Order: sequence, then structure tokens, then C-alpha cells
Amino acid sequence: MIDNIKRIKEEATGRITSAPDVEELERLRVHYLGKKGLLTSLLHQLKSLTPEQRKEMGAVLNEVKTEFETTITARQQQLDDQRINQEIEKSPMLDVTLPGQFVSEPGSIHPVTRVTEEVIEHLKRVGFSLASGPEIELDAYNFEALNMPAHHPARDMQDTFYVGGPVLLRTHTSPVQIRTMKNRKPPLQIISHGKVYRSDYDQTHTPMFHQMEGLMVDENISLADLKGVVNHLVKALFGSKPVRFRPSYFPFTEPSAEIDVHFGNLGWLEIGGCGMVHPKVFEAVGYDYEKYSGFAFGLGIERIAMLKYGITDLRSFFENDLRMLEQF
Ligand code: FA5
Repeated sequence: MIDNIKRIKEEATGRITSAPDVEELERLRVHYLGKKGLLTSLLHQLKSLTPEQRKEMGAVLNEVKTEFETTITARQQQLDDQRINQEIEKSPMLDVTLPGQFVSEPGSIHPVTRVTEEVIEHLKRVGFSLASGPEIELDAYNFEALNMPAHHPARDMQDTFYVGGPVLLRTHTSPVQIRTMKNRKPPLQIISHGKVYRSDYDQTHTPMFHQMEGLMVDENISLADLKGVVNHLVKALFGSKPVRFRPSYFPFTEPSAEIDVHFGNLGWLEIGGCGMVHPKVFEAVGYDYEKYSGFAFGLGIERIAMLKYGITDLRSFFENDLRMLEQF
């Protein structure tokens, strides 16, 4: 048997190292190492030997098998290198040391991200810090604690996507006010931004959009503080455009106002809502409304971006048309 193994080994090593291509190499692998290959059938013959012979022959055969596998891998590598070198020679113009070509323009920062970052940077400078909350929210935080119990007509102001039961996609960033106040004591000065969802779709409304919420609570906070912060922010965003606080209604603030900015021929345009935190909201989070007062505002980021960059259709922010995005 040992002679037979020696003979097979010599023959196989010669044939493998001179295999002309990968197809022949694969044929040789099957011939020697495949299920019905020569080496495999020798391994089967071990059964007929005595235990000592089987041990000795088994070790020799396994060693030969490993050698075959190593020789085949080495030849495979040689053949691959040869093929690559031939391909390179076939195309003499290829110079791999030349710098690569740009296949497209570098990316740019999306206008929604730009405006978000600009607003955060400004509000951080005047003392606000970031807070966050989930996009999939509970009715209790999105409506109930914001003074909108079940069947309150104000719920219709925001056309809601319900996930099921008391769970919904938040319609505004105001539930973050509730989550923060429930976990922290005044004084508070937070901002929170992110995606919100409503069943809306037209030139100035999309089903998903971004809001930036601001909340400040302490003793003696007044409407003058709210106006100061908002005026300062609008000035930072739009320069010296006039700002107007138009009386409005939100169940969670009293008094409430819309924030309008004047844009030449376009007239007054709304960028968000605001007001003094309603005592019912303080009651829901366990704050003493006799002692504390506060203001809150919620801005539409896309609306600000539209006005800042002269975009007429809010939906274009989410169509990913490169001709539009490349301008930023
Ligand atoms: C609110 O969502 C209130 N939570 C804001 C608020 C916060 C008031 C704190 C008082 C205190 P409103 O539904 O008006 O308010 O939305 C605020 C802004 O989001 C709007 O002024 C508008 O700029 C933007 N907005 C509303 N709906 C859409 C929409 N479908 N697509 C894009 N922007 C929208």
C-alpha cells in the first residue's frame, strides 16, 4: 500500500504543478480528493488492515491529503496571477499608478439638516440644551397631557396616523415637553427636534416633516421672554425681516400665537406656533403652576428652509432630485 501511495503522490504532484488551467486543476482535485477519488478510496481500504497498520497508514494518507490540498492551492494562485498578468498585458494603456477619476459630485448637506443645525447652534448660544423623545408615541403624551383629552375637538387640528390602541406617530414635538418635565424639576430650558407625522400632502405640507420645539420654565417667565427668544432667532435666520405674533389657539398654551415673518411680496408667512405653558399642562406633569410659569414654541423646519432658500414646493425636500440638492 505504501508503494502505491508513493506512486500516486509523485504522479499527482507532477500533474498538479503543471496543470495548464483552472479547469484541469479542478479535474485533478476531483480525481485525487473527490468522493470517488484515488486517495479517498485508499482511505476506505484502511478498514481491511489491522489496527496498528490502520493507524500508521491513516497518518500517512492524511499527510498526503494535506500536501495535495496545499499544492492545489499554490497552483491555483499561480494560475490566477498568470491570468491577471495576461489581462494587464492585453491592455497596455492601463496605468494603475494614475489617480482615479471622479464618478460624481461630492455630496452636500440637506437643507433640512442645515436649518436644523443653524437653529440648534443659535438656541444653544442663548442657554437651551437638547432633549429628545420617541417618534412612536403614546396618546397620553402626544395629546392627553397637553390638555387634549379623548374627543377634544383640537385633536382634529392634527390629522393623526394611529399605530394601534394608544400608540401613534407623534404629530408634533410637544410630547417631548411632557417627557422632560415629568423627569426633571424647573428651571428648564430645552429644545427638541425631529420627525413628526400627519396625514397632510400639498405644496406646503408633507406627511413627514421636522419640528423644533423650545421650552423654558422657571419662576417669573413672561411673554416678553418668549418674544425676546423668538425675535432673536428670526433675526439670526432671516436678518431684519419683521416678525409678528398673531393671536391663535393651542390647547397647551395660554395665551397662544402663530409666529409670522414678513417676506416682501409674499406677505406674512407662518413658521411656527408658540405661547405660555397652560396651567393644565403643569398640573399633568406635577409642577406647581402658582410658582412656575413658562413658554413654549414649535417651529416647522421645512417652512423655514423654504423661505430661506426660496423653495416653492415643500415636497421637493423629500424627492431626492439631485438637481435640487446639488444647489446646497
Ligand atoms: C404645533 O405643532 C404645535 N405643537 C406648536 C407649538 C409648540 C405651539 C409649543 C405652542 C407651543 P402647528 O400644527 O401649527 O403647531 O405646527 C407648527 C409648524 O409646523 C407650522 O407652523 C408649520 O410650519 C409646520 N407644519 C405643520 N404641518 C406641516 C406639514 N404637514 N408639513 C410641513 N410643515 C408643517
